[in-house]
Amino acid sequence: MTARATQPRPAKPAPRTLRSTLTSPFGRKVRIAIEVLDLAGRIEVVPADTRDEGDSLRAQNPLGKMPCLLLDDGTALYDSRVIIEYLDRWSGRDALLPAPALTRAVAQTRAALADGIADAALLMVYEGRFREPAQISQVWLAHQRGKVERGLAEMSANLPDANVTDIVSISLACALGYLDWRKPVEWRGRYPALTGWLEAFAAHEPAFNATRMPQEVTA
Ligand SMILES: N[C@@H](CCC(=O)N[C@@H](CS)C(=O)NCC(=O)O)C(=O)O
Repeated sequence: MTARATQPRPAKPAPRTLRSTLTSPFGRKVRIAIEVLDLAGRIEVVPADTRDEGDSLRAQNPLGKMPCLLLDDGTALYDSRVIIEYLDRWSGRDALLPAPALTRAVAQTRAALADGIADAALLMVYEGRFREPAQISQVWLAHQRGKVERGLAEMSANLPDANVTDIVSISLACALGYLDWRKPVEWRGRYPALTGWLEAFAAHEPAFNATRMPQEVTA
């Protein structure tokens, strides 16, 4: 045994606080992971206001984006994919991402596609929120809609297993949940395979329904 191997391992900083509203699709991904990994009692969800200059979120994540996970040693982790990977490892479960390098990278790529659908949908919503009606660009909206639709078509053609909760199914379910909530694109009629998939995933994974977006708050 080498001297290196006998040295004590540093304690792993524990996750303490999740900065996110209950309406963020990316925050919802992390909240589902927290449930699945049995970490709910350990992590407090503290809402953030991304438009408030005085919100400490901007000191925690200079991008001013949520979710942001705060560890007990002061470390701030973002974005949602980084947070979920950390929680998966920290919990000792290693349940949400496969271990082999290529399988893991492919799963992360599928998750990135699902997140990209949510990103584009969010930008469509922000177009209406941040611009005066006369400034809204139909060209920009169509550009983002194309990303959503190509992403949905690809996911529809290669559905993840609805009976498995992992980084891909969590990310896809949260993207579809956001589309259902904000409706920047009508998807249910056009992608029936995805409609069936979401129904099956919601039946398989109770944390999906448990983290539904409250109707009254804004994302
Ligand atoms: N890639 C990021 C996306 C996070 C994101 O866009 N969050 C939105 C809320 S759903 C946000 O904080 N928006 C505020 C802003 O862009 O200023 C992740 O996966 O966490």
